[in-house]
Amino acid sequence: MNNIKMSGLKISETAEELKSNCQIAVEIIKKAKRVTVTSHRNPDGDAIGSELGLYYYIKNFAEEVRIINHSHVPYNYEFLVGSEDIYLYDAARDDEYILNSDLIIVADVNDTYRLQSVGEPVRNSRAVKLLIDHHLAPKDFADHCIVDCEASSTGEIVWKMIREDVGAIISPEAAAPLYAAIMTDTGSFRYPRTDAELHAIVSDLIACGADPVSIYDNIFNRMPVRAMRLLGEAYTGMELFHGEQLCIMILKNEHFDRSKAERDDVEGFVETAMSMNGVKIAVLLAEKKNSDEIRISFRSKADYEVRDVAVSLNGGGHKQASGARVSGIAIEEVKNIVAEKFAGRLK
Ligand SMILES: [Mn+2]
Repeated sequence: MNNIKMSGLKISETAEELKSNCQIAVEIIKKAKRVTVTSHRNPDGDAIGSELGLYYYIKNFAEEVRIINHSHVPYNYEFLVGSEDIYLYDAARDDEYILNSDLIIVADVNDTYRLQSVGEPVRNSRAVKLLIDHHLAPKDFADHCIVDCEASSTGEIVWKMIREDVGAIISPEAAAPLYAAIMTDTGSFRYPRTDAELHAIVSDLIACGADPVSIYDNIFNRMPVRAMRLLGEAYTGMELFHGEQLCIMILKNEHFDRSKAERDDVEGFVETAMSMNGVKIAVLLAEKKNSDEIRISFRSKADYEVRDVAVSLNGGGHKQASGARVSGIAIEEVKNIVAEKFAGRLK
């Protein structure tokens, strides 16, 4: 691959740069024989969907391609064809494969730390590393990047990359996960990045065989009863601050116990608070089982940033969707700290 111009860490600032970085990535992929694709722990729809979209594309060229993740596939993405081929990382089985890959694609995460257990073999591998992502402030570990911080989703970037390969066919099996990636990361086409260009992209994916009705139904109409009961607990105890523009929900161990819910069941809770009249920022605090750690999720409407507050608590993420974890502070105290941090920015 030495004849390909590598960019190193470079955010695509313009459409032209993005296009050229996509073209270089296509060249890199077409030369690779043994490819590893990976993403962050607790993968979401964009992570799994982007990985599978890449998987089907790369299968056209490489001798072997494996998706290897730290965490299992969430149950509501198991309907995606190919998700059963995703490897749950096992050092004894997978290290040799990762170390001897000639290309590693890291998708929807910009830091090898968030790959968790997969991070170490990825860092140790001499493979060419390609980063495809839309998060802010990427770490400098990749040989080539397609990083567009303005993109709605990594799935959107993967689609753009594949479409730079004239003649590439997107099969229904590949269209469905890419559609799922974009749909989930745009809040089902509600978030600010949802524009005419994005709808043109999903139009192409639907034409290629993605079925919007069944994809939505499989992903979102799957809430376990225990999760709905837990959401009820979160609403019952929620508090509103700063003229009812900030909503903070708290989930303690007792709430999880009472509803028999799991920690993963809180996925999507914080977004629902944003549908309340006047709420600009929503926060969910959840206690972790057998630990003093508290997981904090932040969401905000356009014009309100939450990432800086997440960063001030050693977390990170997007401007309007971010998270942090704090330890050793009682949950009620964390609530007061968070409420205080947003004072002044909400009138
Ligand atoms: Mn994403």
